[in-house]
Amino acid sequence: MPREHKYPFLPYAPARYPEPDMITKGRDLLCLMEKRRSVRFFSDEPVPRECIDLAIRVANTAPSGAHQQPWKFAVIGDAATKKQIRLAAEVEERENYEGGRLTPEWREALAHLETTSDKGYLETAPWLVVCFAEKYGIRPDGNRRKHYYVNESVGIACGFFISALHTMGLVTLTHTPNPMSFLTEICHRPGNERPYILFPVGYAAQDAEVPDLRRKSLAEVVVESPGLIA
Ligand code: IYR
Repeated sequence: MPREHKYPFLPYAPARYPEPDMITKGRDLLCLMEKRRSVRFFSDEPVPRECIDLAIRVANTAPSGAHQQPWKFAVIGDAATKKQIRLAAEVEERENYEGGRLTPEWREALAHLETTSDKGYLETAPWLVVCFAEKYGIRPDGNRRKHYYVNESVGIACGFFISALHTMGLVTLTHTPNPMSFLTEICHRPGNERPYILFPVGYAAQDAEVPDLRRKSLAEVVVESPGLIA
């Protein structure tokens, strides 16, 4: 029985694979994603702009509330703007680290990452990409259009973006200098957009290091339904 629609719909037949191939594909992706790390040591080697555009195009395929795609990606590659962003981020981070804005509990949670208020990577990385979340849209007549599930939507898009970069052999850091309203001014973004994540993007430095972290096991993150009852 064909369904009746008020709006246009299309048939959709996503690829299906034999079970062994499903497992192989899942394992291959897991193997790739297990090697992803957040990086704070970047090479200044140039990265083709096309890689950035491809990662943003991947992000733009993310599901979003009511398909409103409430995101914007500001791409910064010039030294002067990167410096401006670094200096502004460091002003805020000095307040956090040296000015006592980080609570003792927060400080303790971060200790093993050895982060400081020095954000040199914001100048070293060839690209900075700032994801902005559109709190609401603007209708052609200038009125506001409510957006739904903005945080969920933009978070998923950023996850896609990070995965795309990793797939291309690039690294990034999910950087959220706090507060980051300075990015609105520096990137000349309108008031309906809120800075969401600042991503330095590039190749890892040859001598890059990352904290020796372990990820939770499957058993630690999965709850089976009988477990909910017990
Ligand atoms: N925004 C600060 C502090 C910081 C917060 C978290 I949560 C981290 O995972 C890492 C750092 C900074 O970027 O230094």
